[in-house]
Amino acid sequence: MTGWLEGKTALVTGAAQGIGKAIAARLAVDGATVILSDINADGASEAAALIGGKAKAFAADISDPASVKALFDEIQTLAGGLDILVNNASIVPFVAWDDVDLDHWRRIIDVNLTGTFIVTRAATDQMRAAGKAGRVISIASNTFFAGTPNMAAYVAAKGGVIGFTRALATELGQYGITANAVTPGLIESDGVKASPHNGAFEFVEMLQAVKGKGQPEHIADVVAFLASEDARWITGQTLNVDAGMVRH
Ligand code: NAD
Ligand code: 4PL
Repeated sequence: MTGWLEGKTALVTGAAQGIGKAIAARLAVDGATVILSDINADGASEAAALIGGKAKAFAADISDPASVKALFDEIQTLAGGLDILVNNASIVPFVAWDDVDLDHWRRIIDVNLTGTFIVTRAATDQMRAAGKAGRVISIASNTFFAGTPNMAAYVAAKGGVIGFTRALATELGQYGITANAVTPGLIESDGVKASPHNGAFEFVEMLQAVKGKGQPEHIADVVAFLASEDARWITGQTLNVDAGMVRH
């Protein structure tokens, strides 16, 4: 069904490329006014221009509270509030265990977990102030179930996002806000294509029940469902979207 997000405003973080860009494009097709934020200002602007229509770009670093505050001030002015938050921005590292030091650990937790908190705090406060029922959809990863190598800090952060989602659902249900997580398997995003993860597709496909290379649109379509009215009775859940690579 198309048009089910007409009149809604959605923020997608990390939307300059990859999965976030595909999510922004899909929510726009469904009729939402989409705000694409990214630390990469030019990339966000290019992605918003490509989507066209009501799409808007803003530069913001999710790990920087001042930057996130400026973003939400803009959203308030532009749209008078937010209906849908998609926490997508993250760093996707490929770091061997012997190179996982405290600096790396802190950086990954700071962006991927604490950044998700910073944005969610601001977004849900804004939804509640406007009396809006809302949706929070956070992109975690099936690496939390698989314990995927070369990503120890990332796997820990994604587990944190899933735990946070469960608690958030309990806290915000009374305001009509649902909170869910999506756990993609390996997806051929811009970031993955340019990283050593690109060499893992053959192995991952061997583990998948349904064969093929994961694409950003496979995730965007599921996020659109969770953002829709049809998903109103789903909260606190983690929806695994990986062609059956892992079962949980
Ligand atoms: P990507 O690297 O292609 O894109 C990520 C985007 O996030 C980039 O545009 C980047 O600039 C932005 N970003 C990074 N740090 C930021 C910050 N501090 N503030 C704002 N923006 C920031 O990544 P992707 O593969 O499209 O991944 C998107 C999401 O999906 C991430 O949460 C990732 O962990 C998750 N995921 C990806 C895969 C995969 O295989 N690609 C699998 C499971 C989960
Ligand atoms: C299965 O989230 O889910 C590689 C890189 N392989 O980031 C991921 C799998 C990666 C994944 C991920």
